[in-house]
Amino acid sequence: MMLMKLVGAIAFAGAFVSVPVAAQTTVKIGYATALTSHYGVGSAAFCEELEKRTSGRYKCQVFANSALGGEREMIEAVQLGTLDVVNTSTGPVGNFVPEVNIVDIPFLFRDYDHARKTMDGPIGQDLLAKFPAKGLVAIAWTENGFRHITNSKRAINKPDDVKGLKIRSMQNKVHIQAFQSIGIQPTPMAFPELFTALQQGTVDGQENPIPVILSAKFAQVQKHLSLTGHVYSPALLIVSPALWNKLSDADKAAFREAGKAGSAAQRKKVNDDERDGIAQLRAAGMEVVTNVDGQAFRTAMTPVWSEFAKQYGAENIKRIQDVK
Ligand code: EAX
Repeated sequence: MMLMKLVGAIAFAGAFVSVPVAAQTTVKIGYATALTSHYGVGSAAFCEELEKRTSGRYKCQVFANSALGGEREMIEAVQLGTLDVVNTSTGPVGNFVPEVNIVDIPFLFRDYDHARKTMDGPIGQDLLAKFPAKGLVAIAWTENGFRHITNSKRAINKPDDVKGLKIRSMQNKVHIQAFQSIGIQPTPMAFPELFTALQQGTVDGQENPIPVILSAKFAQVQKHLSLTGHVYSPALLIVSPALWNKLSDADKAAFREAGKAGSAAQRKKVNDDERDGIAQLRAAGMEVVTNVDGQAFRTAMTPVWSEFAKQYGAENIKRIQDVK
């Protein structure tokens, strides 16, 4: 009887023993948009999977809504080791890993299937391998989405309609070059400054995927949305070497698997927002142009494409285009 009580007591005690705090490592993760956004959903799935695969030894502390600064600042913090993980678009990444710029070329990807196959395939994996040399450990491609132009001035149907518009761009030299080539005045700016800049008219417009336009509530400060789909915006999970180099091989594998879970959840949220977002933005008062003359925008960007072929290699671009 005494033994049964002892066994019972140990079992009871066991049920409430979580991982001693001492053995638990807090993983600080940051991203630019809201908790409920695609980045929020992807990061939460990453954190949940990581905690599960490490039996609670790694637990996330989340910094959403650019709480730790814009994506460029967060990448610098990951390099320094003051931030453990960032879920970021490739927007500013080319400033750290120039080879990545190639995936930011407008009209390079046909659709989501083409883009996702490329990022998850040998080309995307080769690019991830370029990061350690720059003091960054990229573990998975998540997703931002195909970008569309919004503005407060006029409906955009064809390239002539963008001429002279002041459009905020990411801090990305490929985008800046491409926008200039069709007569846009690009204003590079960190994301946390964008809503106020639109509100105050510092810029006329901006370009982002539907999930960002929704989660950042740009309908409050922008009248016109044109579904240009002019560029696919990849994103990725980057870990600081300061944390990564302390991990066991098993824990590195857990981080990578958690990265895959985050990627899948983020892409699903992008699909959902793409499906439901236009109606929501219309309901929020935006005028949406769905039949933009995409071919005219492609043609208008032909000259800058030959520049990109020189800069990033026509064979590298063809290799991406050939992904089926
Ligand atoms: O990654 O800066 C941007 O426009 C990005 O799309 C945003 O930070 C989400």
